[in-house]
Amino acid sequence: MSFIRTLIAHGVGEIILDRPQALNALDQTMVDEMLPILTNWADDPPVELVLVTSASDRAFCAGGDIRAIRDNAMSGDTAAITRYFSSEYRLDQLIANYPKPYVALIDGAAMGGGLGISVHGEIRVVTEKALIAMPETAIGFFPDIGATYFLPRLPAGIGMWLGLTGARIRGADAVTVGLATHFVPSDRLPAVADAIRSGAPLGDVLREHAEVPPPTDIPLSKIAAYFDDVSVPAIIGGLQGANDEWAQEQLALLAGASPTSLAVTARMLELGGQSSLDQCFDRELYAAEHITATTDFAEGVRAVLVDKDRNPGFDPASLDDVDAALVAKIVGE
Ligand code: QUE
Repeated sequence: MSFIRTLIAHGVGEIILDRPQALNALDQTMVDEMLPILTNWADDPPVELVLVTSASDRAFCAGGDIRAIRDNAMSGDTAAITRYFSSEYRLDQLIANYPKPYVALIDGAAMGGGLGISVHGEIRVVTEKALIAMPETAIGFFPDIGATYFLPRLPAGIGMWLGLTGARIRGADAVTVGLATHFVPSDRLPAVADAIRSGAPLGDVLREHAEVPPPTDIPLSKIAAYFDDVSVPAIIGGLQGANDEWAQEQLALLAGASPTSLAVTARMLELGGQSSLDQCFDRELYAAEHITATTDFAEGVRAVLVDKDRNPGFDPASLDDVDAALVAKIVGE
């Protein structure tokens, strides 16, 4: 049973993500299939363009196979964890350096690992149904898949805001902040897909169908005011000092996150802002191996994905009690 389907026609190599019961979450077998397919297509003249689509009408890709990683962490199978993240990040790096146009059509959830197989590509088309997020701090993990490279390069504070709070943004807002490149209304996305599949020039297809995204309702100036910082205590202090409903909502999101994950995320984004993409992936692999060994990771995945009680007992429960030595160890300092 494979969760990846492929087609080649009219110069287009298409990968269809088809694991709808798990919102196309990327498991080891999907990564293991996508890597050689994309590697071969890079040098295969009949493929002039790669198109990645989803067979699910709810999700492009909800993330990685976090449940399996938790099982491996709890049984001590660190080799399986290293294998998973190193192959997933290799796939993301291949996409980042892809020698041909790589086009992702995002008409539903694209989170975590789902952004890894889309954001690094040249063209990311989103609709009003796209829901974009890096929600890892809620599960005791951190924004990986190259996010420590691309988040710090978004407009002021946006990357730290997305990475710390796990805020979900809509397709139009993803274009506004630069995570997506083109906005197409959902009811026209099938026409876009069919035009690309028929070999029509990509530029013509996008010119015909892409629209200026509807105006954003994310508060860019507040995000710049509160989140353009690398210190979680300073960010929280600023939000607490604001007499503002939006600031209270952000504090509630941060209160649901693992305090250790918040500290790790802030430091990883700070370091990533000064690092190459390759350096970011190397650092992320090291951090992924270490953070998955923490009790917060097992507990966060339990609360969000296994028992779904959404009531994790993170330890420590307060940012004040985060172990700086543990953060440094996870980050590799
Ligand atoms: C953080 C994550 C993930 C998440 C939730 C988080 C993630 C992931 C999934 C997910 C969602 C639905 C599924 C599934 C997985 O949720 O990576 O199999 O059906 O894959 O807060 O990083």
